[in-house]
Amino acid sequence: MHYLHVFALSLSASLFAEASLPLVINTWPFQDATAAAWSALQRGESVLDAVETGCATCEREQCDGSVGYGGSPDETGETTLDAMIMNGDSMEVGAVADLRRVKNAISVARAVMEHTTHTLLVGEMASVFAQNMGFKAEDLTTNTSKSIFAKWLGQNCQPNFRKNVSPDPRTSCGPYKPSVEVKRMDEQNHTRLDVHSHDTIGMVVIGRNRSVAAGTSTNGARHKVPGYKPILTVRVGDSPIAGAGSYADSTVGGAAATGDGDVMMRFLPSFLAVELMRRGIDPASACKAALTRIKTYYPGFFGAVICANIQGEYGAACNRVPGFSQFSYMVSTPLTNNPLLKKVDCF
Ligand code: SD4
Repeated sequence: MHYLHVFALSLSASLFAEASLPLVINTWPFQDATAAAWSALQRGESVLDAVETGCATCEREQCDGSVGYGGSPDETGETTLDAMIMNGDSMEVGAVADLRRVKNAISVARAVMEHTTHTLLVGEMASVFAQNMGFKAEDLTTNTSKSIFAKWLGQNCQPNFRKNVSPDPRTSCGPYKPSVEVKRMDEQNHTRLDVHSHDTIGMVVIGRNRSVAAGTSTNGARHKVPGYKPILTVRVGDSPIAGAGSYADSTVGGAAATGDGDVMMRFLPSFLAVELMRRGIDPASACKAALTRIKTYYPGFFGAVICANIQGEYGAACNRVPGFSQFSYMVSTPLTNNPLLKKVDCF
């Protein structure tokens, strides 16, 4: 009797998986990205192709101004891009951070994976690599990014990511020096990313054969801290870091994160969510548990995670903070037939 019961359960799970795969899930209501990834799957392309196509759609459309060129200028006014892609069959990862002058970051990340044995290329090295691989070099600045930058300068460089420097970064522009008397600013009350100063496309695609791929693409945190010429570097967030921005494992599923990368990357929430699903925890609860870990230390952090397993189940979670009580994400499966907007209440 017991064995029959177990058999019936596993049969119904595999029938559910059959009916609900393939699956595309991505952060935020970036519907065109979902549709593009879904179409790629319908054309018989791989899950990696679908992730690349979906994220590239957002890069072209400059989703919310926070993916792709012309958004989130750093302290010098320049837009730089972070992206990663992960193959859950082989556990290969390709990533770029602080990519300059090249718009199609997710495809450069894929080129890192497919044309080098490295995982992450950063800054000028990433841009030169991209150009050598045939990507077009162009200015990522737009009138929009110029005006965001001008407005920031006009309001004494607020918001600002510096701390323990003088002059006081909460009221003054730089250049900054370390404070002689270091007063630890409370990170909770210091400027953090919020729903208006962030966004990332994070996407997980699971094929009918249960192959999993995941990826992210972002222009990072608005007004992030750069280096200065001749050393061109900039703050790198969670998005291009495997296990932080996203993670894929074809024996389990995938996850992707969005939000305050500086805080979130300290906890590898995408990796943790996949590991929790590996232990049999459902996707929504795995997402929630990954965020709960962060919340213990940073109750006021802004962030959300999407999760999906190879049974075709999915879910999401977000941390409730003022101005962020609900998180929107997109899903496409044979059951939804079209990209479907889903919302989850933050906890
Ligand atoms: C980062 N997590 O660079 C990224 C940006 C973001 O929603 O806002 N994601 O911190």
